[in-house]
Amino acid sequence: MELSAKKGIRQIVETLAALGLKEVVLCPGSRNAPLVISFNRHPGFRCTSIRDERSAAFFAMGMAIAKKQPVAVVSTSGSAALNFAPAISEAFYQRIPLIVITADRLKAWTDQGDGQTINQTDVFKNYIRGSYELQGDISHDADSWHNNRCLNEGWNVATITNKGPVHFNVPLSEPLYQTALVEPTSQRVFREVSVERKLSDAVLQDLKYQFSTCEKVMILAGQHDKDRDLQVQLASMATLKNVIVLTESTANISSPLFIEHIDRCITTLNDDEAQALMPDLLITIGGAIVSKRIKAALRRYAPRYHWNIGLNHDFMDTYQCLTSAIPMHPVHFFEQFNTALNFPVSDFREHWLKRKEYLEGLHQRFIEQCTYSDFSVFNQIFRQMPDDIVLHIANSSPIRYGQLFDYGHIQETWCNRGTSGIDGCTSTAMGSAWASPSQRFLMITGDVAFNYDVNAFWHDHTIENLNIIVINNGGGGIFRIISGPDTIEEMEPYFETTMKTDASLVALRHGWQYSKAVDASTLQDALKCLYLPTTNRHIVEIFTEPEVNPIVLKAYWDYLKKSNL
Ligand SMILES: Cc1ncc(C[n+]2csc(CCOP(=O)(O)OP(=O)(O)O)c2C)c(N)n1
Repeated sequence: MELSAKKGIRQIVETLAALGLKEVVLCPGSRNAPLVISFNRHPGFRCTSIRDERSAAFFAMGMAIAKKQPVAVVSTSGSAALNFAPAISEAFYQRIPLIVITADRLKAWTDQGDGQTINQTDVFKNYIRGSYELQGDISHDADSWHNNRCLNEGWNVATITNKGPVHFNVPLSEPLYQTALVEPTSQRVFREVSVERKLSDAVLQDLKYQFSTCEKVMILAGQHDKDRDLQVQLASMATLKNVIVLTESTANISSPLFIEHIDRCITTLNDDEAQALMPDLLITIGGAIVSKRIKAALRRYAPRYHWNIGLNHDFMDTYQCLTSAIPMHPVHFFEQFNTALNFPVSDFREHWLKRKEYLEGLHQRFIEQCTYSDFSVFNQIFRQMPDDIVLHIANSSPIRYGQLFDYGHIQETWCNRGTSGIDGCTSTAMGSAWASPSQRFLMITGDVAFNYDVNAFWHDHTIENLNIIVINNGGGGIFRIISGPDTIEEMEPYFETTMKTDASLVALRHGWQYSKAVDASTLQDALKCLYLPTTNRHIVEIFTEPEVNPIVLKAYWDYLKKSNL
């Protein structure tokens, strides 16, 4: 095979192949030419070219999400490398193994006025799980050992020890484009072995004792890969009378015994009701929680105990009342914990489920008479959605409306909740669809997020299994529904950034189909067409009145307040 003439580069590429890397996203540049040539010509990789580094890193992250495997992204030196930062920070908090490789000038040239040169050493330090300087130009055996050791360590850190993105910076001297015909070489690989984690008898007894004193136990499930075993364990815990399971669409679990629309249940609570429904023991699993209201309520009515369960729990004290950090996979924890549990007489679960059922009725009645708006649009989108869809939903109000409507029939739901940015939502969905061609993907995004990440379309890869819904409410509609911005004169120009755009030109430029909806019946037709199994590469843009949306949402919360529980 013909790879770069640089021995260090061949070693990097062959070691990553030996470790199991298969997918590489390549960004254009000169300093990274030895890496581009070698990844492209090595038979072990599929390479995908993406021009915009910001979009490329989100694309690669989306691929890693869908494949559940590390994916690499490669850039040249300078600000190109910095453009990976937004996706790296998202992968950091979502704990996705992104392998970040940046070519660099020789260190001697840092801050010496040479072109496209910045200090790239540990440049992502605040949101990276490991950072390594590799030797592109090998001058000594120790350089080879160093490269091999760093690549192995970084791979293990990214995939096991401290899951998340790792950065390999590779200073390179010229010439850059020379190649050599070489025989494949075997590269050493070392692995961190996985060990089974178990609670000691003493710890298990103590946790069971705490549980036995709690009339009110809440399990709150945050963002999580789809996991059938977890579904089974939580459904079993949910049969206990003192336990209620609260979840969101991004946790990818569903059961009639779960509270799946948290805000629907808690937004209209008065103080006494909130006190009664907040737990003595809070058990948290998974990643980010979308509902601001449940976070506020749990911080206000602090539980006696809070157990956070997760292999990489980071001592997160999200509710300011952490008592136990349990470094185990939740499935292994519940398998060991959920045996012969004692607990006091309790109607806690019944209390929640009665409330859920009653509000479900009000919700359905409100929908029947609700005005055309973002609220009614999400109802139609979710109601008509077939059950074979993998859904990517953008931050801002889409992910929030997405929690109000039934999502149990959706295959999987993903959102960039690590940092809640609107800067890479479409690129992430594109990457996932590209990595998983046999699945059907749908992206729901707001108009600002859509236009922000329009470079997600700027590549030459024909992605056949993705459709996109753009909610065009004339700017950042969320600033009309959260309290605060709507009271100040800066709202439209500086927060909502009111705008009149339409996505038809984006569709035209990139060869996607386009249709628009402006009311309930055009939406019905547009969705009917969009959800056909044969429809792909189709953008449906749904226009709503910015002034109407907050009125309808407020009417909804007021309607739910009509509680006589
Ligand atoms: C990268 C980034 N910049 C700015 C923000 C702040 N922000 C949050 S929501 C939002 C507006 C999003 O508007 P749109 O995508 O149209 O969704 P809508 O609010 O209409 O639901 C902005 C600017 C952010 N979350 N991420």
